[in-house]
Amino acid sequence: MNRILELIKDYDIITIYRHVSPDADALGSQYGLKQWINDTYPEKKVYALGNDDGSKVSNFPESDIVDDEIVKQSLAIILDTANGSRIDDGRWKTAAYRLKVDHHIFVEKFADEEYIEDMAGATCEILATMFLKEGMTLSKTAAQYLYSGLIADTLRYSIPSTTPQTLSTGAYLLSCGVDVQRSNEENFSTSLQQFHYENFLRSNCQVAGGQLAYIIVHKEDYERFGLSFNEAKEKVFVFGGVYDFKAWALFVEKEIDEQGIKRYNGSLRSRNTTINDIAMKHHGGGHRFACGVKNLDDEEIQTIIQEILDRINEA
Ligand SMILES: [Mn+2]
Repeated sequence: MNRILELIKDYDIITIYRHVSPDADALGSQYGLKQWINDTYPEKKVYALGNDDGSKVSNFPESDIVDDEIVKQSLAIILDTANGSRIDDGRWKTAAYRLKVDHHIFVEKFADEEYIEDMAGATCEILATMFLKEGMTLSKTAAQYLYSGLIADTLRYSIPSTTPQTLSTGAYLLSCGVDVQRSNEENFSTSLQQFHYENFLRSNCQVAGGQLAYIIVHKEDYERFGLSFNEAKEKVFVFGGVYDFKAWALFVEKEIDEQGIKRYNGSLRSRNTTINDIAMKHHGGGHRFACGVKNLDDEEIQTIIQEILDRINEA
């Protein structure tokens, strides 16, 4: 039997964890696995933990509340998280045994056993492929959660992490009864306020050198649309898919620091120019073409814009 399934079989209490600022893969894998355990072993106690419910993904249940004593007796399964410090709910450390299942590039070992498949498109893909290979049929609810993370992390099967396996696994989930339209709407539909905010970003963006689209968004700009900082910063995708843009960036004011200086976080994207080394110089990092920067003042934003522009022009 698969080792993940073996461990689940061995424990009567299981606590499942995700990363902070959870996305649909973190939540989908967590609730998909919880549902599968409930369906398969109704006598086991299973808890999905996390204090941060994620502002943009609302189609998931609320986290469970559980005593410290219960956590200590449990098998902790940590999903979709590469670093120990990003696990939401620090009590995973106190669990009887710890298992990590993840698809990010390895950063550090924090669990007793780790199952990492860094070529998988999503943590949901790893779990669903495991169920597929075991010849299991999933309940519609479990399949729906897993499908959600699959299309979220592969951007609807459109990025290079999409493989024949991804599509086979997607087909398998559909055979278990997934409502494709509902999943798509829950993942990619937006509120009227967000729609207006997205239009504001498009209408007010600057295009440096005809190739780098960017905007600096102030607190009053996003509060006007009733959005939080976390919601406002998730929108860099609105500049994607434009032939003329080689790179694009969204800088959002987070706070005014003790010296009265505005501080911003930023999301940087490029079509095929390496920019993560630029992000690393400015309190950030991430993937080659998709990365983030933090705690910037206005001057540092201008430096970053110039560095990306220079990089585009070098190529
Ligand atoms: Mn993921």
